[in-house]
Amino acid sequence: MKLVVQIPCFNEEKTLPQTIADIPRKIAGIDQVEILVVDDGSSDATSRVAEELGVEHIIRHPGNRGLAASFQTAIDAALRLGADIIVNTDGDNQYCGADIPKLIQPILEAKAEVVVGDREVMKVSHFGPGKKLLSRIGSFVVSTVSGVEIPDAVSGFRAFTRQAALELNIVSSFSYTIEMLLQCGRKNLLVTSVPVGVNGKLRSSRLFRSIPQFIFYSVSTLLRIYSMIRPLRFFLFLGGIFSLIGLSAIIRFLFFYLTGDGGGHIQSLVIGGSVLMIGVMTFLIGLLADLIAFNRQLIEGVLLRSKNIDMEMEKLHKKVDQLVVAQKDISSESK
Ligand SMILES: Nc1nc2c(ncn2[C@@H]2O[C@H](COP(=O)(O)OP(=O)(O)O)[C@@H](O)[C@H]2O)c(=O)[nH]1
Ligand SMILES: [Mg+2]
Repeated sequence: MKLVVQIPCFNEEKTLPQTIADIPRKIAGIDQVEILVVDDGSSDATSRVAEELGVEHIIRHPGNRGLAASFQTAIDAALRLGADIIVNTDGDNQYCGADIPKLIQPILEAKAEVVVGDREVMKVSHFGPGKKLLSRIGSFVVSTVSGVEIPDAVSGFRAFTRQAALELNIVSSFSYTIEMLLQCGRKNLLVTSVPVGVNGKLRSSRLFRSIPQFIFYSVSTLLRIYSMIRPLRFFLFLGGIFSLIGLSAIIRFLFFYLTGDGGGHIQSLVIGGSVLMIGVMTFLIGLLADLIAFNRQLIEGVLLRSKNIDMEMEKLHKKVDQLVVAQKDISSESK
């Protein structure tokens, strides 16, 4: 059983040493623990520090592509490395590396395919009341929308099986946390949560400069990804609201018309008719989006197969290379 701990990093030269030092190298039930750092175009010495710390695998993005892209790069690489279980953690040492065995336990016991580390935000002393409240509301909304019960939806400390990693395709450009949970819900992956420790604050989040920015990005991700994976529900709901408003204005007109005062309420009819049309158009957009979503499912199926084929090919290439070397050895010995 091979575990790959992946760390997407953007300018983490100061905190990476502690993060790496805290990752246990021997874990019960795991034969091999390897660390993978994705340096997201850092302008500091992140890659060199990682090298000096003996990190087994380092991938460097030529420029800064953002956390979601770094996360996907890391997953693809971890799969190529033959990981059976993948753990994602942050390079700012926010999460207690010592809790990795706890995090992967439900996977080892075959009780989960994805495990999210719950920071138990209400207990963290350096989180302010605003952040605590926001985290609660946000996690409640994400749990309700995704259908996956998770107390800490934006935690980046996560473990997942090889199969779950193969099935997830992150397309968000900002962060992967919310999208991943929505996809897990859509794909019926078995998700659970375990309490994990949080280290003292080393630095502020660089991903979000302020709470309004965090809310804006989270809500827009939620809406975009939800409309992508559940288009019919999303647009039926939206269209339903427009249709109801339109219909009530039309009914208002009809009421006055039938009671003999129709002439004065023609505006209700015009506005009602227009809004109802918007409602109907939204339904139709929903149907189109649903067709596109079917295509996405087919494409994801093809992607899954091609990822598997890719990896099998890579294994074959390695075997052929080994055979060629062995052949050369034999022929030079026999000379
Ligand atoms: N801020 C930022 N973090 C990135 C980026 N690419 C990868 N990361 C990593 O994403 C993780 C989370 O970032 P952080 O600023 O700590 O955000 P937080 O999760 O809100 O605390 C860290 O390990 C970063 O090094 C990027 O483009 N910007
Ligand atoms: Mg952080």
